[in-house]
Amino acid sequence: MIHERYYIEEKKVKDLINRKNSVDTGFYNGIYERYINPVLTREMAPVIWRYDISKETNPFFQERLGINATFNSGAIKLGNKYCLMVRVEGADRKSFFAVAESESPVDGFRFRDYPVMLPDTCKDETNVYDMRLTQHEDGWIYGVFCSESKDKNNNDLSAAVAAAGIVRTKDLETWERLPNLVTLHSPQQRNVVLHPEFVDGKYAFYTRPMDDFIETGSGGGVGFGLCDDITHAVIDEEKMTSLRKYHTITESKNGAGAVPIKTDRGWIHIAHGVRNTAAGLRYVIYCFATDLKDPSKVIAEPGGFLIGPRGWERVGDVSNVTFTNGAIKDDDGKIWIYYGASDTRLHVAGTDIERLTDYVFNTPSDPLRSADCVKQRTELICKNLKEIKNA
Ligand code: M1P
Repeated sequence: MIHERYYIEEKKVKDLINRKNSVDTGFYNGIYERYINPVLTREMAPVIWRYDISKETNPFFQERLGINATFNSGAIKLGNKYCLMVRVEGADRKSFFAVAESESPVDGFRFRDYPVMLPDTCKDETNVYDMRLTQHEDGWIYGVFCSESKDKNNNDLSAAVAAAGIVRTKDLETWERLPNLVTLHSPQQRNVVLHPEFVDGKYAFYTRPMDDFIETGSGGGVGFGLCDDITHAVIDEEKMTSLRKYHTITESKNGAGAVPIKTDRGWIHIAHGVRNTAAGLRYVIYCFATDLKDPSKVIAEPGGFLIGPRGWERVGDVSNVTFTNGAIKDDDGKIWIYYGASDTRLHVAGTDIERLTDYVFNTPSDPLRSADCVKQRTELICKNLKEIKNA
């Protein structure tokens, strides 16, 4: 017999899913719109994932398997459905993947009944998260994610090793697991993204070389490497693309985010940058563009961040974090950027290809020194004052 409380909890979830989202009219920058509600929160996780709904076996209707967070999501549009590959974190700290889908890009996301059951081929793997979904020109949808294991060569209980796991599917239901990516010159990898097209007839990955699980160390930024065979993906040379730079939003680390978006002028990348502060690390989302023929070559990089944590986005399990690993470009040119806030919930920002291209190619780059930043701003003010005078 179903516990009567089930119906109350089920209605709460349904009401959240059916809640309409709207643009936050208090925010304006001409580049994108923010939406008021998150598209997913832990409260939207299905009741049947969390409770044993039987009155006989759960008379107090206690939550048996809690959900702590629903955040950083890969994203893809299949038919008329916006599909999110959500990082769901249980109360036990382990993350797993689950698909939530909607016919709207900004609300109505409902989780499928079952989480994704990846083939369990890596027995040492403890945690998986942050899958990027690439619709590749070879016909497969690839999922590249962080596969984390305990570092057996280090006595520190927290020492871990991050690698890039690879799976592929045609329908987000049935998954084939391929061997993890091997990068011959980088001990660890996180934030790896598969480029959607072949480059020189090879599979191309954006990488993030790291010396350590947390610190990128000598890893200078977002890398780029080619491999012949994705079923045994090995990258020898990693060229650098967007670099970490002193006293910028990427000083501590950066990483590729959404699968790059192809435009007439170049590939637009929506990535993340991290800097350290007295209050801890601050994660923001930034953009850069690479050459259409040579996607490792940066051709534009606006200064500063595109999306930084604001208001309640700043608060969560890992506060002061905005992070993206998924964006969808619609046929009409609209772009939906899904971003995790403070490792707790998932938000969306909306823009379009024209505005994003204008932002990426016409926003001045970071001059790297205060004196030059003042010059840059003074030129803008001077130009504007002339406009006002001549109006
Ligand atoms: O906790 C903030 C983010 O930390 C990691 O990103 P990075 O590898 O750049 O430090 C990721 O684990 C990400 O999931 C998380 O949001």
